[in-house]
Amino acid sequence: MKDKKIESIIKNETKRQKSVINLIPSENYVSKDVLTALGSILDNKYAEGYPHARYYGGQRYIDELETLCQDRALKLFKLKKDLWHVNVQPLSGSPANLAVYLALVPKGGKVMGLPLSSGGHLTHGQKVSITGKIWEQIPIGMNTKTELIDYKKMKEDAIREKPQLIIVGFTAYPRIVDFKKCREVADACGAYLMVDMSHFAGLVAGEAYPTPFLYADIVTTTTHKTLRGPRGAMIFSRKDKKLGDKDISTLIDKAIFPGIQGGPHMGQIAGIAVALKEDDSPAFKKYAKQIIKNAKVLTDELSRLGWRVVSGGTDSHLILVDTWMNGKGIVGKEAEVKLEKAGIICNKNTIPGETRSPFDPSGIRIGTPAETTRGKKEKDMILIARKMDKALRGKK
Ligand code: DSN
Repeated sequence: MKDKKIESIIKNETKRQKSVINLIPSENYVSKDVLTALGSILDNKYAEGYPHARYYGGQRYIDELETLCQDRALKLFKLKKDLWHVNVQPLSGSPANLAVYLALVPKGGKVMGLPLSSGGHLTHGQKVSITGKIWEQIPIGMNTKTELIDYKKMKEDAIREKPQLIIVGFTAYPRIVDFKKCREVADACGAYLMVDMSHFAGLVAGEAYPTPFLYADIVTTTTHKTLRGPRGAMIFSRKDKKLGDKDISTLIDKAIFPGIQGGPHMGQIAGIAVALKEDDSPAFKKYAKQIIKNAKVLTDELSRLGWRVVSGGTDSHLILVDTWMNGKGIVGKEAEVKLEKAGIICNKNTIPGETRSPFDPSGIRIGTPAETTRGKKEKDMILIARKMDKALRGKK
């Protein structure tokens, strides 16, 4: 590289990434092929529009690429082409979710979602996000004892508040979401059911977590977490669902382009296509199952060492640890710093029923996708838990 400054930053970050234990559940390590596609000459091309309906010439190979990416996405999740449409252009998860709301919920309408403090994402209607400014969030209730979604309360609240759309999914909820129950809630109040599977899409692809496609009208996902692709997102929508006399798929496509985005990033779409093919393999299924095995062992060992795990465990790739334990332990911020000093990267996080501030919360969020990509198994998780315990307690 001629630009030595940037080259050196990349080298340093490469060294950092290699030298730490990465427990951030939303990060992963992509293959060389994904990076090759991402950093290719495809980035030179403008392609506003969709395959065979573009605003610029020279789209022969670009159309082939985008169509192939769509086909691979549908195949990976075993979706029939006549029933499901997929848009692979969202630049990331937040614009993907925003586009769905813009397409389906009138300004000032109601969206039911999991609050941040219960593990929801900013774009599930939090006040600080544009999604909470344009639309009103009706919070999905949690049972404070079990620290699980309270589906009975969710249904009562939905029937009373009548949200137009219900979004389920999480950034910090370690358990299985009961999509069937969520469908019942959506039917009871006449809402669309949208699942944001960003965190667990790779687990769904690997048949290690229930599929939301049996029940959802719309499914969004980022492509860079458990799916192990480049940064990006996809929106799946059912072709038979309507808003008035319009197909929701068409409305969502229009909300992405020209609604909120311009030209798609074609290198990114090529990288997604490469990852989707990699994910469609027995090796990836094994990987997805190992992620969960590792998370369970990590949870068990941390609990054994005296740390309180939110909801008592995990069914997924992520774990919430209540490091504060009502004053008996240390706050999440301090835990994050102490762990980083020991070479373990995670993030501080709120816990359900949080009594502290989101800037200085009670816990940390950890997860196993990145370390599982690096080949770590159950025995390594025990060692990681012990290393964490020592660092958190300030032992050498
Ligand atoms: N930042 C992502 C996460 O860590 O869950 C969500 O956008």
